Amino acid sequence: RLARSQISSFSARDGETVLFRARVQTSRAQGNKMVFLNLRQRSDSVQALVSATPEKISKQMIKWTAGLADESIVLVQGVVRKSPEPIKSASVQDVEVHVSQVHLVSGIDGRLPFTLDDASRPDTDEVVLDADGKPLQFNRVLLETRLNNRVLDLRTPTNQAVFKLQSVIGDLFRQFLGSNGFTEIHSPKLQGAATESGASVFKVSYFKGNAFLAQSPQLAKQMAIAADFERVYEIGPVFRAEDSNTHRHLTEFMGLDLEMAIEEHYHEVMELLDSLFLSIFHGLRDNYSNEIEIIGKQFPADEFKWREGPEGTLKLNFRQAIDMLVEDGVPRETLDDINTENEKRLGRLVKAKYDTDYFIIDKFPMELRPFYTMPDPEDPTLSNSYDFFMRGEEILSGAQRIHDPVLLAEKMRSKGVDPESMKPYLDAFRLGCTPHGGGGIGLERVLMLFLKLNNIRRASLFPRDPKRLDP
Ligand code: ATP
Ligand code: AMO
Repeated sequence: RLARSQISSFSARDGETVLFRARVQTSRAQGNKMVFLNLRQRSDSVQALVSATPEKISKQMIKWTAGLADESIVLVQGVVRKSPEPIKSASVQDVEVHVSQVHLVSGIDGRLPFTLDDASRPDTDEVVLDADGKPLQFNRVLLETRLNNRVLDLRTPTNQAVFKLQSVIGDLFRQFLGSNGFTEIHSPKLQGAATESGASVFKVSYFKGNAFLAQSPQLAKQMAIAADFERVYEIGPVFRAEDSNTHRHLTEFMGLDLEMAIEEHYHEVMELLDSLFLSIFHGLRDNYSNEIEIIGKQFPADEFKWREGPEGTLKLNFRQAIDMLVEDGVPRETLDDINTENEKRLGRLVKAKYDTDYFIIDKFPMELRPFYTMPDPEDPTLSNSYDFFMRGEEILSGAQRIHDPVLLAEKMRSKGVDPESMKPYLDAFRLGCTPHGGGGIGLERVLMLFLKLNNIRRASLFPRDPKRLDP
C-alpha cells in the first residue's frame, strides 16, 4: 500500500507513483478525452492530467472528473512526470501528475462566494494597473465579503502564511521569556472590577454582583509578582468594549503580557522588552522570508526596518516626541496627548530622520496613564511609563507600577476609581510587594504592522469588532 505524500515533495520524485489528498483548485476539460486538474495542499499546488490514453480512463470517468467542483477534496493516485513547459511560480511544482485514479473525499454544497484566484489578488480598493497602464479586470473580493466567508478566505496562500506567522510570534514570545526566567500564568477572564477604564468594559450577567470580561491581565500579573513569582507572562484573550470602528481596534484581541521584578530602575523592563521585540523581528525576518514574500505579493510593503548595533533602538521621551511634532508644524496647544493621526505623523518623521520603523517613547505625563502607573520620582507630573511603536502605531504600553498600597489607593481616587471596589488587588500590596513593571502587547497589531496588512481584522482568525460576532 502506498503511503500518502505531500505535493511539496513531488519535484524530486520524477517517475514515482504517488498517492495524495488535495483540493481541486480548478478543473478544465480539453475535449472529452482529457481533464487538467489544478490540485492544492495548503499553499503548494501541482497540475494533474486525467487522460483517456495512455492510462485507459473511461470517458465516463473523464466527464465526472471535469465536473468536480472547485474546492472539493479528492484522493488521487498517479505517476509524477517532468512538466513539458517550465513553471514560473515558486509554489507550483515543476512536475505534473499523470492520474490513474481519482476518488471524491469531500464535495461542495452550493456555490462558492468567490474563487481562491480572485481572493489571492491584490487586496485593495484602488484600481490596479497592468504593465500597459490599463486597469486590470478581476473580481475584487472586499474585506467584508472575505470576513463573511472567512473559512474560504483563510485558504489563500497569503492567509496560510499570515496565520503561520501569527503562531510564530507566539512561539518567539514564549521562547524568549522562557529562556529569561519567566513563568507562564493563566489568569481569569471573569473579573469583579474593570482594570483599564470603566467605559470600555463588557458586563457579564450571571453573578450576583458586578462581573466583567477582563480588559487585560493587569491585576493578576501584578498580584503574581506580589506572590513572589518574580517574572511572569501570559498569552490570552483581552476584551474591550471599544465604541467605534477603526483599522486597529478589535473588541477581543490576543494580549501578550509580561510583568517582572525590578532591581534598580524601570529601564530594566524597557530593555528586556526591546530585546524581546528584536528577537521576534529577527525570528520572523531570518526564518520566514518565504511567507513574508507570499504575503508581500498581496499586500505590497516596504521591508520592516529597525536599528541595531551600538546605536540601538531609538528612544525618545514624551517631551522630545512632542517637540518633533511641533517642529513639523503641529500647534503645541493641541498636543496634550498624541492622537492616532499625530502618532502616524511622528512615525513618518522618525522614519525620515532615523530610518527606523520601530521606536520607544517613555516618560508620559502621569495624567495620561492608568492609576497603577509609577510617578517619576524626580517629577511627579511625569511617569515611569513607555509605549512601543511599529510603523507609527502603538503596539505596546507599559510602566513601572506603584507597589505602595497607600499611594496606589490615592491614585485610584484621583482617577475616580473607588479603592473599596478593588480591595483584593490593594490587599496584595498590603502584604508587601517588590518593585516591578511590565507591559502589554497586542498580537494582532504586531502581525498587522510587521506585514503592513492595513487592517487588524486581517491579522485575526475570526475577528470581533463592534459589528461582528460571526463567523
Ligand atoms: P490602548 O487602547 O491602549 O491604549 P490605543 O492604541 O487604542 O491602545 P489609546 O491611548 O487608547 O491607544 O488611543 C490612542 C488614540 O487612538 C486616541 O487618541 C484616539 O484617537 C484613538 N482611539 C482609541 N480608541 C479608539 C476607538 N475605539 N475608536 C477610535 N479611535 C480610537
Ligand atoms: P493597553 O490598553 O495600552 O495597555 O493595551 C496594550 C496593547 O494592546 C493592544 N490593544 C489592542 N489591540 C487590538 N484591539 C484593541 N482594542 C486594543 N487595545 C489595545 C495595543 C496596546 O499597545 N495593562 C496595560 C498593559 C501594561 O501596562 O502592562 C494595557 O492593557 O497593542
